[in-house]
Amino acid sequence: MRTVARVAADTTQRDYKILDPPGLTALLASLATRVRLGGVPSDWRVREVGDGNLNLVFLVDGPAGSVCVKQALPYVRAAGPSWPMTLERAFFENAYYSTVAPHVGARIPEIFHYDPALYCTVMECLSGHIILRQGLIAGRRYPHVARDLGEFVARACFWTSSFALSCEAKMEAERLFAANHALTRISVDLIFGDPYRLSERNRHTSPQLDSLAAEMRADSALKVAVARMGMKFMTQSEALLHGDLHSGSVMVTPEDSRVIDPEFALYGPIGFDLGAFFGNLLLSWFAQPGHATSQDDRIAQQEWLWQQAVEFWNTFHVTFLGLWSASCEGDAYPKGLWSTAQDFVALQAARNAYLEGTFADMLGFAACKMIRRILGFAHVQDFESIPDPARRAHCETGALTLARHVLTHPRQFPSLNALRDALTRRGE
Ligand code: SR1
Ligand code: MG
Repeated sequence: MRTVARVAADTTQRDYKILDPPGLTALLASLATRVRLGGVPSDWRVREVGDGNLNLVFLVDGPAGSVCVKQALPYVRAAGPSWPMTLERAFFENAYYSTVAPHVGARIPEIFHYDPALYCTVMECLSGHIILRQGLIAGRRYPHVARDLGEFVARACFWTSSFALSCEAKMEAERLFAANHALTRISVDLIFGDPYRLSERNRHTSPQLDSLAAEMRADSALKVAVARMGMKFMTQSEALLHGDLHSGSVMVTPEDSRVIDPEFALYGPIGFDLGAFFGNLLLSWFAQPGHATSQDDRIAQQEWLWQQAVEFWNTFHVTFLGLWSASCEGDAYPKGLWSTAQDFVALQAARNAYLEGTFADMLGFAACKMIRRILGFAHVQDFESIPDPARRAHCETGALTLARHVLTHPRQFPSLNALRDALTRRGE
């Protein structure tokens, strides 16, 4: 595992300033990266294109090529300066990229430069790609994305877990990412807390969802189930996670998939990253009728989305098991313990049981993620772009009802087939 320089705590914020086009041009002109743009700075075109919840994102085009520059703001962009936020998320994003880069190949953008004073990263411009969520809303299909993401999560998680690392190396990595307090606090509050209590940050489609939201705030079994998932999130330190792996954190073309925005990186349960992606495929599934037209009822798109959820999990399962069988150099299930045929039968059973637990975690976290995107602070365009509130609320109700049932009756969902049956019933 590559060592990431521990610079976050050493960096003063004295030299930080929010970048504007002239400031960014001056920065790029001082970097070796400028050769990627070509020409002279006056030839460069700078556009701020960020539409996420937190940061500035610039695209810079020159005569020879383009770069993307992402800068952390000292507050939550979606809320404004009234919600201050530490800048260190840019450091953790870079630490995640450099930690997983040796294991995930071209699934992440190439990083050209990180500026620890300005908390900004200069990286490959994925100009032919679009955000997966936008493609799914438009009814497009991406034949590789489920497989690419299943492999990505398996490889990023396996190689940063105790299956691959010594206990010392894993503890060092945990220590580094354990300092990502501010963004972990956001997840703790916005995923596992706010949707189940009255909070000024919450919103939902009103009045259509008023009574369901109130019912869910009063559902003791649901709150206990969510609290159990929150406890797992905070304590089950299995692997380095992306931490926010929704369909807005994936950029695609029909041939390629890239994972971006790992600023929420932390050590946690593998099911959290799996559940983020899986849950966002389900959100897209529930939103499809809201985008139906007289030309396209979106039923085929829903079927395709379900197939992607299946392929995502199956690819993760096969890849993770393959890595575990081929290489177990870490301190978990240490390779020296297994020698007899009986040992190997027991070990295989243990591997299967471990992945059954991961599957259950994936469904539980997926359900938490679905609920927070409908009742909490940060919503998703899949639903937000349905203009008719009654139609939107109908789609959202299906998603909330399924997620609530998955959380409160986890034993009813031992397999994807069981989930498929429930999904079909809730989508009607
Ligand atoms: C205050 S940030 C809100 C949300 O945006 C990010 O995408 C994360 O999901 C976070 O919870
Ligand atoms: Mg993000």
